Amino acid sequence: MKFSKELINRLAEAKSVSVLTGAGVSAESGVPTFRDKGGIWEKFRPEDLANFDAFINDPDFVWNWYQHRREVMRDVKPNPGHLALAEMEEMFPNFTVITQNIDNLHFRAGSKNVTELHGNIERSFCLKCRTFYNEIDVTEKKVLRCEKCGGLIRPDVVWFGEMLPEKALMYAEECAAASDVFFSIGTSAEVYPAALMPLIAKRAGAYVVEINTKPTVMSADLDEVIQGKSGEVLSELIKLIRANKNN
Ligand code: BJW
Ligand code: ZN
Repeated sequence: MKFSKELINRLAEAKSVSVLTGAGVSAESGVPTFRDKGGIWEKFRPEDLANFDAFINDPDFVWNWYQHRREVMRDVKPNPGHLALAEMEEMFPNFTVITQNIDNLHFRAGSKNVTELHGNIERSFCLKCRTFYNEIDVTEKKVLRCEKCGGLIRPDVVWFGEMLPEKALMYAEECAAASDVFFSIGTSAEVYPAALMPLIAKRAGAYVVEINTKPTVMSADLDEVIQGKSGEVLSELIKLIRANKNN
């Protein structure tokens, strides 16, 4: 696999590296992506499921979709891409994973500095009194009701039209702007404001690299595009970083 000299030199000098990850990073673990063939959105339109009105109109239906995904996500393991990113955290003074994924796989791979822009499927909360629930029985087909107030319990994820968690978004923006090298990995870069992160990094002078199996709407605006599966590309990249650090 070929990495440019520019990327190798930039990484050798880099103090701050950030990555934006999307569903493609978990694809090799067996978590379906959203917008690829065979992805979740092929069967259901996103606006039919990942929004507040859909949940209020048919809570059991939307709840069941999340129950199915909870089951998938619970049983999968981090792949070499997640593991390489966890190792990279040890190799740069500042290293941040900014993720759109809700599957917890970065934490399970050992990454510590992870900021979750779209929430986490392992958390749920009561719409009425905001009590959090972390242990959900994945076999429960009817939407759960709060033990304290009877309110509807929803997953702690960000739906279309909802604000992203303010602190996570601010931190992500700061990290993007402070990056020497920024990677956009396994994301179609179609959903905002997450898709702004590579652009913020670029505007602030970072070297911005995309790793994806296909070109995206953003490819042309970035410094380097590496086509391939993130697990494979990142495994090669970490070998190179290791070798350079040992020299
Ligand atoms: C591989 C691979 C391998 C495969 N290796 N690669 C018009 C313009 C701009 C913005 C808007 C607009 N109209 C509305 C908006 C705002 C809207 C938005 O962005 N819409 C766009 C679709 C146009 N955004 C929002 O509403 C956000 N909130 C917001 O803006 O608040 C302010 C506001 C409030 C009120 C009104 C207006 C503004 C919230 C967005 C929340 C997104 N939520 C979801 C669901 C999360 C919970 C859940 O999982 O159920 O987040 S949607 C879904 O998309 C999920 C993902 O995190 C997100 C991004 O998807 P991702 O990760 O990029 O996946 P894919 O499938 O798209 O791409 C996978 C990629 O991997 C592909 O490129 C493959 O090629 C690649 N790949 N295998 C490497 N092995
Ligand atoms: Zn409650």
